[in-house]
Amino acid sequence: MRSLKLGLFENAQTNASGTATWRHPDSRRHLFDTLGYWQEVARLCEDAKLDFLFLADAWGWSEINGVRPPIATEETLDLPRLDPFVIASALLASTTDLGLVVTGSVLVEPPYAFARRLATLDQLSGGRLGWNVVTTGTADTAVKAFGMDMVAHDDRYAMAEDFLDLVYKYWEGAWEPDALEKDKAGRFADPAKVHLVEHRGPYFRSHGYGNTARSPQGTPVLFQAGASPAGRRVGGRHGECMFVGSGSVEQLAGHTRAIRAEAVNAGRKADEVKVMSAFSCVVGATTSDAERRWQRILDAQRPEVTVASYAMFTGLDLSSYAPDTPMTELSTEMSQTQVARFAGKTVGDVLADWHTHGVGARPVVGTAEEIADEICALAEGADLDGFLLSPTVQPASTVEFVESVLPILRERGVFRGEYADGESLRERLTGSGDRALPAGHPAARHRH
Ligand code: FMN
Repeated sequence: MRSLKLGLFENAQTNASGTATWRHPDSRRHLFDTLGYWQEVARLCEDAKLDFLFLADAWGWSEINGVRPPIATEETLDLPRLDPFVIASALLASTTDLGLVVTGSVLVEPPYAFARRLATLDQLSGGRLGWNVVTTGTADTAVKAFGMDMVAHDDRYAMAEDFLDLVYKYWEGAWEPDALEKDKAGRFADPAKVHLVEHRGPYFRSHGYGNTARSPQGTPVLFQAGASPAGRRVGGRHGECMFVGSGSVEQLAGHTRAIRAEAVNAGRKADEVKVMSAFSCVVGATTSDAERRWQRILDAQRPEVTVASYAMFTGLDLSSYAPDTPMTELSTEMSQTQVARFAGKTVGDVLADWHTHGVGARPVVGTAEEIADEICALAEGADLDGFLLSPTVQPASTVEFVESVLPILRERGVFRGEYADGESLRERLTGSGDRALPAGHPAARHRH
């Protein structure tokens, strides 16, 4: 079995992924707005030698028929948050090896400023940065805050293509890797290696010089999680690590096949794209102990949060449909995956069980051995390269995983023990031995 990549899912707010477990006695996520919380999480990841800490993000909030429901505030479902870029910036100072993956929206960010911000983080972290490219999960409300009109689902992916093309030009083409000479007896930089960028795309325009020189990785490692046909096409062309939501071995195997097929369609190798599944678990001394612990987590939530939570991801008000309405009758311009994944179920089914998993899937509940078995079975059966650990109660779930499941994975030889010295995030994740993107990637054509 191949060696697994492991990252930790985090979100700079009190809850994550459509669940609201913040009341659980072991949850300290209400301290998300303190630097100490983030330093503790980063230390936990780095001591465990995890590949990266992933910071999810959204700009929007939950609305039902144009109104933000009070429960969204009472249970702090969506707001308030902190800025993941600023958290990453604080954490790169207290870590040395941990990869930092930030979520950045192609819908609302101005690409020229965005290119500089990411290059700065990649530069200061010594090549430890990844970017989760998102078209924005909460697009319907985010656009209002930015004074924009809503952009339809597939058009947002067309925007992603244009945005990527523009930022690649700055990251890969504006300053050649050896442009800076920093020679006090000679010159600081070679003008022949600094290039003017011109971009006139369907959505974005730019004419200028790179505000930052080339950073260690040039383009940060590209993460993506689009699961619709348009999302997978963009991921197959550009993504280096693709996240998939969790599910059965068969469901995950189908996602992995589809993603690798899109990479091949785009002229890349099937294994050039690493596929990582979200993975959630509840560990117990025995299976029944784990089940009791999971029940306590579920009891910590108010089930009424479901309608607001589902609306946050899809814009759909499930309470306005008859419970026996098949989910296949619903459609959205927001996350289409959160409708498509419930084909075969009714609105009533989703209302009954959304609070057990939110946008994720039900956690694997069992002993550390059982959880390690499941991880290995999923990885082998679904051709996965790794997992994005999605804690149910933070940081307690991560501590439990690191202390009880990780040693078993190490014993079985499926997760490495140490970081390699001076390795960039790209080298670590792709095993390519090169901190730059490979020559066949669409970004590479902008190099001089
Ligand atoms: N969307 C966001 O807007 N912000 C995020 O931080 C974010 N993180 C994700 C993490 C994982 C593990 C997964 C599976 C998805 C995430 N998404 C996030 C959603 C995806 O970017 C994408 O919008 C979603 O899977 C729906 O895809 P589709 O619009 O192609 O159907």
